[in-house]
Amino acid sequence: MICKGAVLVLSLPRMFEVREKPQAVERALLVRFYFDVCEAIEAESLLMELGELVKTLGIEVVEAVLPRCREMHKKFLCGTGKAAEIAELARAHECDVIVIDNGLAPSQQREWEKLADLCVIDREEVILDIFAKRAHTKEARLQVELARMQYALPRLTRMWGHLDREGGGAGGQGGGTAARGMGEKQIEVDRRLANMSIDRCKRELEAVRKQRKTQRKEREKLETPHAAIVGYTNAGKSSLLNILSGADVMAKDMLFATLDTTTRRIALPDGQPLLITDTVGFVRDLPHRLIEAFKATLEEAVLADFLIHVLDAMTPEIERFHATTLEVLKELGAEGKPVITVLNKTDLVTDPGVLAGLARIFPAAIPISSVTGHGMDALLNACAVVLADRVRRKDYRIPQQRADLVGLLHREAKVLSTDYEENDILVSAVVPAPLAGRLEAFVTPPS
Ligand SMILES: Nc1nc2c(ncn2[C@@H]2O[C@H](COP(=O)(O)OP(=O)(O)OP(=O)(O)O)[C@@H](O)[C@H]2O)c(=O)[nH]1
Ligand SMILES: [Mg+2]
Repeated sequence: MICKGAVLVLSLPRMFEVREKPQAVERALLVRFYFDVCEAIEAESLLMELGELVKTLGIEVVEAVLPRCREMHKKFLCGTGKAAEIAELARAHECDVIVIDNGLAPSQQREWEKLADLCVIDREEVILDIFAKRAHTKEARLQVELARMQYALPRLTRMWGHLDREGGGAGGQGGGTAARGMGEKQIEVDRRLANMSIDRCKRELEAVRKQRKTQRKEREKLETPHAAIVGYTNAGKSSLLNILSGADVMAKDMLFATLDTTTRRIALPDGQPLLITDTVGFVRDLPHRLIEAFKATLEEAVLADFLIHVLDAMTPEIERFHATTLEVLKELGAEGKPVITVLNKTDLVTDPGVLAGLARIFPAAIPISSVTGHGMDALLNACAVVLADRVRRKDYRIPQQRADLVGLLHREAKVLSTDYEENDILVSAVVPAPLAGRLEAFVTPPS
């Protein structure tokens, strides 16, 4: 985790590495400022979520405070008096870090650290750290690295401020001209290094993405329909993919368990194959930088034929989470796609009134459980219905003795051409998806 002392001694390349968990558990004070009474409930829920995010990093939450400010101040976000109180509280609790849920500008972060003499971070930095710890594939690592470097670039002064301050002694006051020069020089060097690393990262990502594009083209050639599972983090997306396909994607009660996409092939009840992709979960205030960085991964959702939106039936904030997912999808340009909404974790709902209430809010949603398997048939049927309208161009090689299938194609599809070979009939046709599923065995592989 980001600990002031640790960051200060790191040279630039190391700064972006995933830091090892410290020996002693770090202690955090969490803060969320809100400015209007009507924001209070949302602010409280965001603060609780921040607590979960911080715990995900193995940091102990000592206290969480929710101060209301009359107006937004430039220096600390809140007024100077309130900031001083918070800093004092953090010191009294012997905290290592203050986590402020509201986004902090680089200058505000510096002011806070000067005031509290502690590491002060915001929600974005917490999420970036979680992503950094979870990224396993090359693409995910590069994406996180890029986002972290872009986040750190305007904050480099924060890292080397100690060189400027050292001359002035304890408390960070004063500082001689020589010492200030050292800090500034170091920042210049770092800035150049960081910009070089950002360029390198972008180049490497481009190469990885080219490969992904080629794989996608291969998939498109096969013309198998494709669904993406989307939703708020921890809703049960990976669990759903696992139960549908027998995949073994890590499904854990933690935020952002999944950062890499996994695609599996399943068969719908009508025999038609379907590719299903598990995706990164969303969260409120997901840093825009991360959405940008993960666009390639999240593109799976944009390019899918339809989406399966997983909602956790147990969360009291289901409507907010639903709205957040729709917002992120819109930002990605995936709105307007057919969506099947599922209410997951219904095995945990003991009060039938709750389900009835949810059914009123989400009338088209299918209740499921990715643990017991309840509702999977209904979900698969719904997938088949979504695909039923779709038509695809297919090329078949049908043995002469199955001429009945050619008749079927003439009746139920639009036949474009028919060629007779010694033993086979070659047919090109535009075929509705369910029929395509039945004739899959006769498709000629793409040349
Ligand atoms: N009881 C119950 N638990 C579930 C169900 N679906 C998922 N879970 C649990 O919920 C937690 C989160 O599940 P995941 O499948 O990892 O959720 P996810 O949406 O992939 O989460 P991220 O990858 O973090 O975005 C895990 O502990 C699962 O075991 C369900 O239907 N019933
Ligand atoms: Mg997952």
